[in-house]
Amino acid sequence: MTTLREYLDTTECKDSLKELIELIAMQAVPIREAFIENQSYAGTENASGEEQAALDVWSDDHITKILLESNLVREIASEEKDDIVKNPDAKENYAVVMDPLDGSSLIQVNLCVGTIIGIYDNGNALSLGDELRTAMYMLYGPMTVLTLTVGDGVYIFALKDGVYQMMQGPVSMPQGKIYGSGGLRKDWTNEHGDFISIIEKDGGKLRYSGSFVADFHQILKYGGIYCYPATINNSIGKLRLVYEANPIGFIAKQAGGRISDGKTDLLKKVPEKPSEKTPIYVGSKNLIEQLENIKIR
Ligand code: AHM
Ligand code: MG
Repeated sequence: MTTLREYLDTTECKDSLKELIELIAMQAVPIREAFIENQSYAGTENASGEEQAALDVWSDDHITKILLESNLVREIASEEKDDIVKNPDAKENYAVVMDPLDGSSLIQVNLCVGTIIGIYDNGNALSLGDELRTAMYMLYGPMTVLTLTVGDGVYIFALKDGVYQMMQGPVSMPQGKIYGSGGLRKDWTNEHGDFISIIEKDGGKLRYSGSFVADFHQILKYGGIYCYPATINNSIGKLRLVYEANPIGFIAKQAGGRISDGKTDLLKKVPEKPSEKTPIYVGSKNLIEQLENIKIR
């Protein structure tokens, strides 16, 4: 079995990047431990005006503190914070973007949630998705799993006795038939509805848990598409470009898949603000190409 450290040593990552990746990946342990104690709501709202679970806030504070203590990171942009946290004295030039706890509304029913991370090495958290140096997520399901790319394929590790062991990689996202879409069907645009009908007629199999990171993980392995579209009342969708779309899209691309807003590649969209929202379609390349031909939006 190859450990995470052994794998990282085969890559061209700088030692400081290896250190940062391992440091973040190991935060899965305290985050999982905090699940039992922090199930209530915090009574506060995040930058997008959504109610924050206590665990959202705890995970955000925890990872931010660990990153600042490491002194490796110049900027931290989090879904749970209005402003980018800056550390101009950092000894390295990394910028971390994160959704500290994606799918957190599912914690109280014990469904799968995760932590989404993107790392830039240019010190700028508002960079293009395509400029990410590393993207990764930790998934808290029956196993604690790390999905990682350092720009040279996607690798999946499982945490066993405190050590991440490689389970699979390089991962190639197949053409598949799993699909899931956010938004109420009555609010879908005609174009989005038409696209979903095409998938359904083609034997599509619905799988949608309400946790982006978990729903994506399934698509990474089996192929298909995850959608959170623009709707007739809401042209910007629900998910965020910087914290969710870009890291997950970068992983999808590294596995041979794609991410789009329905028209174009999201990894080429310059973020205008940290909490920017965007419609998201991510999954197998053939489905994204089919979608862009319908010209959604
Ligand atoms: P979160 O980052 O606050 O958890 O919100 C994003 C979540 C995604 O994980 C998930 O795909 C989506 O919201 C589910 O939304 P809905 O309940 O509208 O389907
Ligand atoms: Mg999220």
